Amino acid sequence: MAEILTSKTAMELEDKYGAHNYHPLPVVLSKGKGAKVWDIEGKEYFDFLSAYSAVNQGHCHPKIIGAMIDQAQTLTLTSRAFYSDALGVYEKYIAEFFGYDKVLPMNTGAEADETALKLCRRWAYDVKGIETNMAKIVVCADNFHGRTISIISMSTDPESRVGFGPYTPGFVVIPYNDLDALKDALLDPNVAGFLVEPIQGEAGVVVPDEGYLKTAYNMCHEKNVLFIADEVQTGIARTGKMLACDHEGVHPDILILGKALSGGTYPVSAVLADDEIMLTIKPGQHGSTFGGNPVAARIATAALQVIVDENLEEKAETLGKLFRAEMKNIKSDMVELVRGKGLLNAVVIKPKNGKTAMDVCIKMAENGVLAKPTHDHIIRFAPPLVITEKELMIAIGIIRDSILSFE
Ligand code: IF1
Repeated sequence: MAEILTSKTAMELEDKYGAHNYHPLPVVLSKGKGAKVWDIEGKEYFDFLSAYSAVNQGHCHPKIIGAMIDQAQTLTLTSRAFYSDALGVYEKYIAEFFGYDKVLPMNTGAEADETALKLCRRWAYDVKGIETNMAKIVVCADNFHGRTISIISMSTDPESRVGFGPYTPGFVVIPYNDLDALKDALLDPNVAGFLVEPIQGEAGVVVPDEGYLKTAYNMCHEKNVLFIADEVQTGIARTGKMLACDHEGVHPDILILGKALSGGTYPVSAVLADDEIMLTIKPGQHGSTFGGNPVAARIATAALQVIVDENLEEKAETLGKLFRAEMKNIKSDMVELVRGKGLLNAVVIKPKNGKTAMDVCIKMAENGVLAKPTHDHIIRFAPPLVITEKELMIAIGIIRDSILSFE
């Protein structure tokens, strides 16, 4: 008889047999539907992390799961040694959906960021004419683009970076939301690209000044430098527009997508660019076993269609405004600052009587809302975009009561 798993035994198994590369909240989830998840004992929670904005369409969305099951029962993986009847159809769909000549399909966000770095370098040598191995890519302090060696070589976060050297060269770090610093960096003729998150998620939902993205984009184009947007976390309607760049009418030269591109059902990422950039990578120079597999192709198509069919951009915009207004109304000096765009928001918590953001998160979990602090004092709130207004108001009440419980 298989042992009945409890939250306690499930956590013990992970602790004993799993790498300790995470420190999760003591919650063991076993079911998800829409904006809700349930733990092993059946306790219900509103999910206000959405797997870091991968579950925008809600947990186990029937249309996405349906596409997944249908393809999984037909053909799961061909490798790119052959064509498939799913990939080209998907490539046309997503390229036209976002307005680019082509897409390079990958699996994780980090792989997509790595792909963007490689495309930028190849474009630097083959098109811009920078001397081989001299290309530089400008990035922002407090960035988060993934966990691979080259990506953490760009990182300024000791947690991500320290102890994993030696580091990949060719990156120039400037402060985020600082156009003067970007102007100076662009004086170097070897700069080929500027890689930026339209909103810095992991840094604590740091929203740049209005116009920052557009001005940065224009500055890059004046210097024949590629503007590369990492929309892995901010994309797919999370900030109230299909892309966070859409708030400023910026069309990135290279667009990086992941997470909610699959609705959180499967690792699917993508890099989109026009031919001048995309065709600098020739057959055999890049790829991955699962990149562009038929299941991913069908899932991503369904996941994007759900965003359109259910008008999730506008929902995120409207409900996000409501959420921020309600958070600002909480009568507690623990609420130091509320910021965000659409349904990507954060509350900066001022410790009170020794209680911190983590204590608030633990109290919220007890009361039925799941969220996790980032950088100690910031709580990110990112529910699935399918949350109803009624559900949102219930969750806001729980968040409010949890914070006020420390008064
Ligand atoms: C973890 C953070 C968020 C991302 C952006 C690329 C990637 C991510 C803007 C890489 C991934 C995830 C990674 C996950 C937790 C989460 C995270 F806390 F790590 F930093 F969201 F803020 N670009 N972010 O946010 O995509 O390879 O993971 O598919 O590593 O713990 P990935």
